[in-house]
Amino acid sequence: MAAAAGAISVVPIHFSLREFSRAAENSPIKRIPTLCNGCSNMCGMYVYVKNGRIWKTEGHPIHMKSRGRICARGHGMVIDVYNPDRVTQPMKRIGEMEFEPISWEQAFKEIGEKLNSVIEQYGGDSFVWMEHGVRGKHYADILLEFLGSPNYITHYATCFTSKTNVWPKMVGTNLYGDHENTKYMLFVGRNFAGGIIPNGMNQIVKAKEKGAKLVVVDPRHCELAILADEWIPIRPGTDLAFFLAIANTLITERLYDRQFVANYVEGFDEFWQANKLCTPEWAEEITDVPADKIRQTARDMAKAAPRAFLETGYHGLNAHYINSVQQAQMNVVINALLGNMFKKGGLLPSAEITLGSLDVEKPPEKEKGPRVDGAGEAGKYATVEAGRGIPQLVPQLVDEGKVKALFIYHYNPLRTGPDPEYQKKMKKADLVVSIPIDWNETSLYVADYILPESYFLERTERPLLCHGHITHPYPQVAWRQKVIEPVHDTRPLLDILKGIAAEIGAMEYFDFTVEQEAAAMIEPLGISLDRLKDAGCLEFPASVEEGMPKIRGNPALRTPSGKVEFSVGIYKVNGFSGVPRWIPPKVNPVHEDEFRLIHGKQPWHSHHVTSNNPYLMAITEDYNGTWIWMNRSRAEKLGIKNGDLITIESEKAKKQINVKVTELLHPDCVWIPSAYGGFSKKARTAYGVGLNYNDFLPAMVEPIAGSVMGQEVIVKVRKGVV
Ligand SMILES: Nc1nc2c(c(=O)[nH]1)N[C@H]1C(S)=C(S)[C@@H](COP(=O)(O)OP(=O)(O)OC[C@H]3O[C@@H](n4cnc5c(=O)[nH]c(N)nc54)[C@H](O)[C@@H]3O)O[C@H]1N2
Ligand SMILES: Nc1nc2c(c(=O)[nH]1)N[C@H]1C(S)=C(S)[C@@H](COP(=O)(O)OP(=O)(O)OC[C@H]3O[C@@H](n4cnc5c(=O)[nH]c(N)nc54)[C@H](O)[C@@H]3O)O[C@H]1N2
Ligand code: SF4
Ligand SMILES: [Mo]
Repeated sequence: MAAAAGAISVVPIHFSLREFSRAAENSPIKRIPTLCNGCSNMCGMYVYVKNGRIWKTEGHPIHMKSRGRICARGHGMVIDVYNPDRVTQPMKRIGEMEFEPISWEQAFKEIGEKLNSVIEQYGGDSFVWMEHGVRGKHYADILLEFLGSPNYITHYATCFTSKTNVWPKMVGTNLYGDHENTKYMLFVGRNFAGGIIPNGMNQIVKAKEKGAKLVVVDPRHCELAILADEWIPIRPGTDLAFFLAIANTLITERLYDRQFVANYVEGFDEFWQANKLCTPEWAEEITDVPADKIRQTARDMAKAAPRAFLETGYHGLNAHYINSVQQAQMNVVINALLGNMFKKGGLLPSAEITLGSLDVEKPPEKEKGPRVDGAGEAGKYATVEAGRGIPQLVPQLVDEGKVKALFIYHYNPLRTGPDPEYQKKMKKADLVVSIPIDWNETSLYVADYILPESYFLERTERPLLCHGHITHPYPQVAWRQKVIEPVHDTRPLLDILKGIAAEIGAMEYFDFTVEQEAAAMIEPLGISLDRLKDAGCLEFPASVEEGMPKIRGNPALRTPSGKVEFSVGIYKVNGFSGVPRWIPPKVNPVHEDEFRLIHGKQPWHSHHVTSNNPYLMAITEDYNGTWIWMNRSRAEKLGIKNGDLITIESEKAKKQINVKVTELLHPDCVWIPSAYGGFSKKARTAYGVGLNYNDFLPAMVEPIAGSVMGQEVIVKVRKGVV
């Protein structure tokens, strides 16, 4: 439907439909390699173009994340370039929900003037750049430096900040499961088949075909559990106790790799002294997992070690609880006890390669004040990574008058951050600029100006080094290239920033093109830009080997002791210990009608951004995809049947949704898919469909890594509309 409507604009109006279809049939097809933007995997893809329009897409055969396959979202999302709900040109707010289209020139001029006046009046520190992360940072850094602001903030507090805080401190690097060569995989709160990595699933299937065992620990029978040898439905929020008891078994039964611990672990005794009493029987009470099952799991893993690992995790546990940092620490401890680090079939680092960079004029360094969110600042949130920041504090900081100008790029905190009503406080800033692709909630409710970026198929970006989340010994470089000309009056980020820079006197620092950057980046690799352009993704000789890395010839890690550190000194603040110790969840269900609200990805949706895609939402309709899951025994007690409408309520919201009654969920919780609850009237397909867990969640800050603690919320459930 959308395809036909768009097609008419590229052929003369007097064409009949039959003439058009004949012309389309005869026109040549071009195949262009690029990168999907459906989620942070940024899989390599080929896009086919016919008559100047997107024809179809498929996975890039080389790219390590896709290896020939892309997921439903990748297929569905290419068509959003023709979605009628895109922002088609710059917009200026003229009323509560009203905008008027303006020219780019007018937008740049007015934004430049306001920005200048805010900086003059309140200083550089009052400016904040918020974004999803990675793609805009390089350019945002130039603007921040020019304005004298330290305030670069990402979405990561809602995703994985516990893991990324812990691993560099304890291991000096990130490591990833070598799925293909392993004998035993323990997945806890990580669902490769729902929070998808296409090639990750290939690797798991290959491992299983070779006889590897897969155990999934998840309160819900997630999609990955379908492939698992065992599903362990743990009580949500108690994984830390499960991990402590696994470690306890490995140590008391002398099953751990004593040589690895003696050579490469620091702080073992401190850990053991603190956790001696965390037996499987102790953990059974807390986790609802039988002590024998915990013992057996530890023994099976030890037997397969070092070709065994605890998957290093992602969103599922790392942003959800008051004890998320300690559970991330335990992930390191268990893998170290298995002695699997830097070993085949265990954990390996990602392949690396050194890219060049374009030599451009940099703004003179300005003295900057402390970060407005306190991340990385002594006394406030000293242990939070400053490079990630604490986005959920921004609305409060605006309210307090500490943030006056705010740029929000590729980010929709009103939908993906806690408590949308609280997020709306951002509107009070003197200048709010949103740079999205569509009419997302943040743009509609809080932006003064909306500057639409071209869709990912309409722009060329800096090349990327591919790595992370799955091991692949060969480093790769991949390039997002423009596939079609922009359908609307939109621009890529670099051009948007050039327009603003020209108004504030910073043009000389943006005086380059993406192609110049690309050429400089690949220069050390000895390949031409044309070769990368043709291939889209290139692979280089292997850079990952087994064995501990070496520093000055000796095996050592990039940590203070050169070893895996079981105790993190800088965590010893505010009553925390350096080694992980049991901390119960912040809130717990008590009464018969109370449940922990938990959530997760659905395979055919990305966060929320795909919920305005008619094709992907058709899948939702076919499968009752918006329904909340509830355990059958609890439902029966409340008189609730499959398909009933129920009311769920927290201190923040009270809303209704239909229920899926199932045995495949732990009784303590209800599980809600995370893609729904759109409230932007201008995103018409998503509007009003399903519920968003963030509506029920108060804004909180986990004190060590700064996460939002996305599942520290209890809801009351009642049958019907109450
Ligand atoms: N389809 C799809 N794929 C995606 C994305 C997407 O939006 N959609 N986003 C990408 C991104 S940014 C991310 S971060 C990853 C996320 O990938 P994952 O972290 O795998 O995804 P989640 O669904 O958030 O969480 C995984 C599982 O944790 C379970 N879980 C919830 N609470 C608990 C608990 O207390 N204990 C245990 N053991 N398990 C629990 C959930 O039931 C869920 O099945 O996916 C990436 N891929
Ligand atoms: N309700 C809900 N909240 C969540 C999650 C969830 O699944 N559901 N997941 C959590 C996780 S794991 C993560 S990683 C975060 C993600 O949080 P976000 O980064 O906010 O989510 P996204 O859906 O990736 O994209 C946000 C916005 O970016 C814009 N956008 C998309 N593509 C482009 C582009 O190419 N250019 C520009 N300029 N803008 C673009 C869209 O307008 C979209 O509204 O959310 C977290 N919070
Ligand atoms: S996993 Fe799917 S949505 Fe994410 S980048 Fe790959 S193809 Fe796109
Ligand atoms: Mo994420």
